[in-house]
Amino acid sequence: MATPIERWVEEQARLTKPDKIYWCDGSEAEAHRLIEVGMKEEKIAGNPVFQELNQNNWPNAYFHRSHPTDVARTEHLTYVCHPDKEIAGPNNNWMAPEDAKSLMTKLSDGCMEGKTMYVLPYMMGHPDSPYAKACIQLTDVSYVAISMRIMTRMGKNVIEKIGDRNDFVKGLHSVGDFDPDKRFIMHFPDEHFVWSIGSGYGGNALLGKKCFSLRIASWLGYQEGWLAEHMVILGIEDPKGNITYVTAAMPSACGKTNLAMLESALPGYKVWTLGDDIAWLNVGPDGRLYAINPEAGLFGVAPSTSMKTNPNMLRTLKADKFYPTLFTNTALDTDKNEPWWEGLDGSTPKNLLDWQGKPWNSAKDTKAAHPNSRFTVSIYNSPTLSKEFDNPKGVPISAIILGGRRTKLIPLVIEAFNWQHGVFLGARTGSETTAAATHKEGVLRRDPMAMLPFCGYNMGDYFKHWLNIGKKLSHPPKIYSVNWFRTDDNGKFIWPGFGENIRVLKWIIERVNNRVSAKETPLGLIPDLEDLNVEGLNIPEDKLKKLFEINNSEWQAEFKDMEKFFNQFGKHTPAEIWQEYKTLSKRCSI
Ligand code: SAT
Ligand code: MN
Repeated sequence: MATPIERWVEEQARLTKPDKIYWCDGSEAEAHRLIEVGMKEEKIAGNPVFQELNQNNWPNAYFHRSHPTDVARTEHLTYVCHPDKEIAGPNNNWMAPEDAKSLMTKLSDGCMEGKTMYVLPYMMGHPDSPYAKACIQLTDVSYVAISMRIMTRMGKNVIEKIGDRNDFVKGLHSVGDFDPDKRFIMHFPDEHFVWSIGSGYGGNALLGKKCFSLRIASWLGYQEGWLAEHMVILGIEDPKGNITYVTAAMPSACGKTNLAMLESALPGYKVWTLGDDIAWLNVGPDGRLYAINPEAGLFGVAPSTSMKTNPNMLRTLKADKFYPTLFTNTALDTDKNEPWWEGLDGSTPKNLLDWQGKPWNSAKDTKAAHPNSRFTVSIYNSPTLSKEFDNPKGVPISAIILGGRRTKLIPLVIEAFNWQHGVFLGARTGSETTAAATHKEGVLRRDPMAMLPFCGYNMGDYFKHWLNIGKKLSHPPKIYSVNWFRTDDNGKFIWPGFGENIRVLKWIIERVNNRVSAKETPLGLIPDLEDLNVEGLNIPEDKLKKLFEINNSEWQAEFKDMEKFFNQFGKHTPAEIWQEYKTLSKRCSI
C-alpha cells in the first residue's frame, strides 16, 4: 500500500511528467552527486547550474548564475489563497483557491518533461522539537535541492516521521521555463501547501523559507496560538558569562544579519547566533516566550559583507565544515576563480566577470555583483553558533527588538511601557527605502514587525493576535524599538552602528535584568544618558541628545501617515492599537 507521501508525489508526477523521480536522503554523499549533476548535466539559460570555485580559499564553495530575469522575490506574483479575500487582507494578493489551482494546473502540465523530480523530505525546526514541522518539497532543479539541504534539516527520517499522516507540509516547485509572465507563488494556507512555478530564486523557490515558515506558519500560529516572525534570534553574553536571549525584526537593509552575528565592540560582551531570518515563538509551560529558528542555514546578501561590516559571516563562509556553500549572482574573479562583490575587503580584482558572465571593469557604471547576490551557507559553519541552537525547546526570550531605518523622529532606542504599547511600536514601524533597492531614496514604507510581505493573513488580525499572545505570557519579554540610522543636520549618521550596536544591546539586557532605571518620554522609556556606554565613540553630547530628540511638529505628518496605514485594515485594526495611537498623538500634540 502506498503511503500518503507516495500517493501525493505520484499525483504531482502525473501532472508535471518528469523523466525520473529521485528521493533525496539529505546525505553529504548525495550532495556531492547532485553538485556533479548540476555541473555536468543541468543547465539554466545555457550555463551549468553549478561551477566549482577555488577550494583552497573558499572550501566547499560553488557558484550559481540564475536566469537573468530571476534575481529576487516577486511580491506582485505572490498570492495567498484563502477561501475568503477578507482573511488575506489588503496586505496580500489574493486569488480564490479553485482559480489559483486551475491556473497552476495549466501552467504545470508537463513542466518537468525531460527533467528529474527531486523529492525533498525536510524538517523546519529540530526533529525533536514539539514546535517543528515535517515537510515534503518537490523540485526540478539541483540548485533548489542543494539549497534546501543547506537551509533546512533534510533527511530520510522525515519520511518515517510523517508515516501514514496526510497533514504534512507540501511544496510543489518547478522552474518552468523562467518566463516572468508565467511565474506564480501560490499559498494555500488551509492545506499547508505552496505551489510555485517559474522561478529558482530563494524566497520564491525554497518553499520552507518565507512561503511556509512565515506566510503559512503565521496563519497556523494565528489559529494555534503562536507567532511566526521575521526575526533574528541571538544570545548576548555579559562579562560575567550570563546569556540573555533576544529576537529582533527589521526590514531588509537595516542590518539584521549583521546584528545576528555581531562582533562586540565592548570588551567582555559576546553575541551568540541562533538565527538570522525567522523565529517561531511559542508560549512555554513557564509563561515565558520561547524562540526556535526553523531554518538551519543562512541565505544572506553578499554585497557589503566584509571583515568590517560582518567578520563572523566571512569566517562562516570560509569555514571548512558543512558541504556545500553556494554563491549566487556574485561577480567572478577569473584569475583566482573566486567569488567577488562590491564591499568585499581588498582591492578590486583585475579580471572580473559580472553576475551575468560578461567581462566587467570598474569604469563601467554598473555593479559587478548583482545587488541581491547571495550566499547560502550552513549555520553550523558559524563560529558564533549558540550552543542552544539544537535545543528542541528553544531559548527563553527576554526582549523583542523592532527596528527600521529612519533618518528622523525615531530615537536610537525606546523601551515600550508594556506589551500593548510594544505591539503598537511594532505596528507603526516604518523604514526609509535605500537607493540600491528602489532608486528612490528616503521613501517611507510602513512595514509592521518587518512582516508586511510575509504575513499570510489580514494584518489587522495579526496585530490582534500579538495582543492576545501577550495575555498568555506571565513573564512577557520587554519590547524595544531601535533605529541605528538617525542623521545630524548635515545628513550624517550619528550612531556608528555595526559592532558598536552592542552598546544598545547592553542597555537592553541591563533593563531586562533590572540593573538600570530609564527615563520616561511621550514615546516610551529611553536610557539615562549616563547608562548608555559611549566611551571612546567621540559623539559630542548635543549629537547624543539628538539621537533621542522628540520634535512634536515633525511628528504631525507621521501621525497622518500612521492613521492612513491603520485605516487600510478597517475593522480589523484592533481598538487597542487606535487607543495607543490616540494617547501618543495627544502627548505629542502642538
Ligand atoms: O525572500 S528571501 O528569503 O529569498 C530573501 C529576502 O529576505 O528577501
Ligand atoms: Mn528576510
